[in-house]
Order: sequence, then structure tokens, then C-alpha cells
Amino acid sequence: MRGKSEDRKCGIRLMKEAAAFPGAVFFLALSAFALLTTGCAKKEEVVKVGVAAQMTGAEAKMGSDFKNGIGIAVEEWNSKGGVLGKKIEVIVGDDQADPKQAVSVANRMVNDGVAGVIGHFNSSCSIPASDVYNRANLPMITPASTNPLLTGRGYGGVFRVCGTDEQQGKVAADFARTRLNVRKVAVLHDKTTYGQGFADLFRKNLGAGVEVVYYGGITKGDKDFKPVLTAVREKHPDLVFFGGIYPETGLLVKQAREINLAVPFLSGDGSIDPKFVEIAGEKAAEGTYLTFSPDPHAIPSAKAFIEKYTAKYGELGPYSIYAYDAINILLAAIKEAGTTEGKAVIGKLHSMEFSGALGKIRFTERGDVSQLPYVVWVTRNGRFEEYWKP
Ligand code: ABU
Repeated sequence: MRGKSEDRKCGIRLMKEAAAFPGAVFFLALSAFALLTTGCAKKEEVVKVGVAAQMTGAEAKMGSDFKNGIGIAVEEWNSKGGVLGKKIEVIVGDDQADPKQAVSVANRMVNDGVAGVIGHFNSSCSIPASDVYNRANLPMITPASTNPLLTGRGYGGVFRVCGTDEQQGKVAADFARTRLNVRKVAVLHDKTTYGQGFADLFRKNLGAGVEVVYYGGITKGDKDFKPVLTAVREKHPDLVFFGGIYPETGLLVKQAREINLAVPFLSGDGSIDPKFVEIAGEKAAEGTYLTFSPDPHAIPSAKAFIEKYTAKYGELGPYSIYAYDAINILLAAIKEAGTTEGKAVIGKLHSMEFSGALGKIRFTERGDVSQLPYVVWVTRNGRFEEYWKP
């Protein structure tokens, strides 16, 4: 019989192994089998929870941010005995920001017997994966997927602790029209569910006084955006909006400056990460606007988590604290339900009010948070600071 501290070590080792390789859930299954046969962990002795996001590739920073926030929460729960009298084990799934991989990860999570999943990051992954979780009555809470469709299909067990692009698109458009007083806007997106959806909601909310002089998609993973930026420059916009994630936002901003397209850029929550500045370069990134929720450093209930996170991992990732709240809500619902049975846990998630690091969280019938404001941030000297509130 192995001791409790050894069980905990096993859980941490699984997480590290899983994060290190693409197709991590498959690898994890092999690792788990080996551990079971050596007696390191017995299936019935743990409650498994899943974290699913891109753990490898250009956006891997976002997956790490999830994993780090969840790791802190699970350590806290395990130090107090776990949940339902069992230790909690985190199963990591690498969806590689790819919708097909996300479905494969979701199936593996179901087969592995997790009690719920925190994830995914990309709306284009969360939406198809949620079909799998819904069929299995498995609760899913995304920290970061903002596309409205995710919670718009009547799936009772799909939740998010972030806002939606309906909110974010309106705030971005109000800012462009009333604060920047733009008259001509170029709208770019990365052709993903999130990127194009956000761009379309931004465009919809601009109103009649603002002309969209250029609208088009770029391809994720491409490295040369100068042809599209040259076409944008010929339309003389006052502002370039981009719906997408920081690897492409960084390159777009950098290359825009290189071809003397000097107008401001406006993007959103998928780009507000130090990696954006690293890719664009501090000089090119200066003055870029980004919509996101308000600074958690100003929220008293977030202080303890932020201190713990920064001491362990360095700078807080944009969605680390959302992942922390999401796993805590899931574990609190399991505890209140007194079981890991999916329908019972989902019922608790709908009825409970949770005091999280970000404040009080209650889910609407759709599974959205009842309130989450957006503000506009600006990039100054390589850092992000709050700039405008609607
Ligand atoms: N919300 C930012 C990026 C994640 C997504 O919704 O695709």
C-alpha cells in the first residue's frame, strides 16, 4: 500500500508527462495503465478531472496557463483531503488547437472516466468537443471560449466562466466609434469560429456612421501577412481590427509597421498575452488596443491566488485565474452533489452560487456567467494597462 504523498506525486508526474507530448491523452492512458499495474494509483482511489487545451504548438502558452491555474487549485484541495474522501488527479488532454484533435481528446476524457472537463481554449475546439461531453452527461466548463454558439445549443452541461463575443464585440465597436472616432475601419479575422465570429460582431455593432473599407480572413499559421496588409493600406482605414489569437496578431502588427501602415490596431482577449508583444516587438506593439475583462489585480478576492501563481510560475496568464475558478466550481459542485455522477453535478452547477477568485459566480440557464464586464486595454512599454471602460 503506497502512502498519500506518493499518490500525489503520481498525479503530478502524470500531468507533466501528458503536457510534454502531442497526443498527450493517449500517452497518459499508457502511463496510467503502467501506474495501475505497479500499484501506484488505484482507479477507485482518485477522482479524475480533465483539462483540455492546446498544450503544444504556437498557442501552447494558453494551455500551460490553464494547467498551472488548475494545478494550484488541485494542490489546495488535495492538501485538505481531496473531494468525496479521494485525492484528485488531473488528466491533461492536448487538443493542439485543432477541432479534430479536440473531439479525440473529448472521447478519451470520457473513456478515462473523468468527472468533468475544464476546457477547451479555442471555441472551434470547445464546440465540437461539447457534443461528446453532452452525449456522456459530462460537465464541461471552459475558462476562455467566448463564441456565443457554445452555450447556444441547449446543452445543459456546458458552462463558461468567461464572457461572450456578443459582449466583447459591442464594447470593441463602441470604443472604436465613440472614443477613437473612427470613420473607416479594416476588419480582419483568422477564419476561426472565435476570430470570424468576434470580427462579425464587432462589424455588426459599428453602426451606420462607420464604413468597413476592407473585410477579409487570413490563415492561421501563415507567416507573411504583407500582401493583405498592403491591400488594407490602400483603403486608408483609421483602424485595423483583428479577430484572432496572439501569434497572428503579433505578426500582423509587426508587419503593418514594416510597411508603414501606422494606424492603431484593435484586437481582443485572444491576443492579450505577453507573447503578443514578444512576437510584434515592443515598439510595434505600442498603442495596440485589446478588449478583455478588467484587471484581476484590482479584485481583492483574487489576491491570494495571484500571489501563489506568480511565486510559482511568474506572470499571471490572462486565463489562468479563470481556469482556477472553473476547476474550483467543478470540485465544489462534486462535493455538494456527493457524487461524481454527471447529471447530479450538472444540476448543482446550475443551482449553486460560487465565491471564486474573480468574485461571485452564478450560471445562467444557458451556462454563461450572469455578469462579466469588458474593458479596453492598451499596450504601453510592452505591458498591458486598462484604458477605457464603456
Ligand atoms: N476567447 C478567446 C479565444 C478563445 C476562443 O474563444 O476561441
